[in-house]
Amino acid sequence: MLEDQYLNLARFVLENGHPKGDRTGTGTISYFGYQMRFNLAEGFPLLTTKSVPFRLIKSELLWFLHGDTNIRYLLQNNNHIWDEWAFKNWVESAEYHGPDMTDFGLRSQVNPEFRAEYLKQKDWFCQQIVADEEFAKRYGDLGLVYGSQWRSWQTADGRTVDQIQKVIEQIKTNPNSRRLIVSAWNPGDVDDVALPPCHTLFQFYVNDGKLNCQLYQRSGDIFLGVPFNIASYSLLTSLIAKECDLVPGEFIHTLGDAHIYQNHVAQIKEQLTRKPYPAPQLWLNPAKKSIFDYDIDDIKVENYRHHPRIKGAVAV
Ligand code: UFP
Repeated sequence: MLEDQYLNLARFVLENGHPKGDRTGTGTISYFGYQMRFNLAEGFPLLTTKSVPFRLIKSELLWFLHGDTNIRYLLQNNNHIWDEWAFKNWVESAEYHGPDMTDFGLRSQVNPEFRAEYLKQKDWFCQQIVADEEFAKRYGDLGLVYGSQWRSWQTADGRTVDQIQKVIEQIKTNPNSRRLIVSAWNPGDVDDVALPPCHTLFQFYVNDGKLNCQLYQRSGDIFLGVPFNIASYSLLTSLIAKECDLVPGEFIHTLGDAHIYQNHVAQIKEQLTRKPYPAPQLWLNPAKKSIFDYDIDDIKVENYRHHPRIKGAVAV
């Protein structure tokens, strides 16, 4: 089954990983170097052993593909997955005069009183981003994140490179190329950004009318992040395949630091007791061709049968 790839990863890291400290102070069980292969002909690899909100995955991917780096579009689509990073900009700015939000990620996990205040501040911040375009311009922009790296990579001599446009053109005109790469990792920038890219680099490979994609992800939160990443790159591969008149082949997911946060261990164990359902199918609006033309409603998963959601705190 398609989902066994993920369940085996989780089981493997639980059994073979070692305790490792991390930037967030949460602590992880970690294993270095692991690969999963998802054959997209077997279905769409959205996990069924818990509910994974596909609407967040598609709005985030469209946001990247539009080259957008401001969380306003995400908030307008009720997507809150990047909030913390913009909120950090705000509370560290000179304009912020609210309660002290230092280390809000960790503190909100251990202190319920602080958490209530943090959520209040963050709600206000998100509402402000949607209501006030000027405020959004000042505090909603995350700068050098995927949208900018994919669509307008800045070169040393002041040009920009649209890596996505370029790779699509190459897949169409030079499918045997061994240089079908999109990179998000810029050594010149990584020290200045809030979250250096987790999905570092991906490569396409065309064979037998199929488009295959391999992602190198330097750091993967197995419980919360990786299920999103699998679905997001499988969707990206399917969108690009369609534009290039190919069928989706394999999505190969290579992880560097593959980790389970200590406060997700119980959740992962619960998930591993569940029996997967058959994978759902991806539906893409046949009237759309260019990957830059899709709207939220042009992308759907069908027959998505899943177990209930399992909650877990995000390590910030
Ligand atoms: N993370 C993912 N997938 C993502 C993403 C983040 O798993 O797409 F953006 C997790 C990995 C890690 C944390 O737990 O977020 C990033 O922290 P660091 O930069 O220290 O690796």
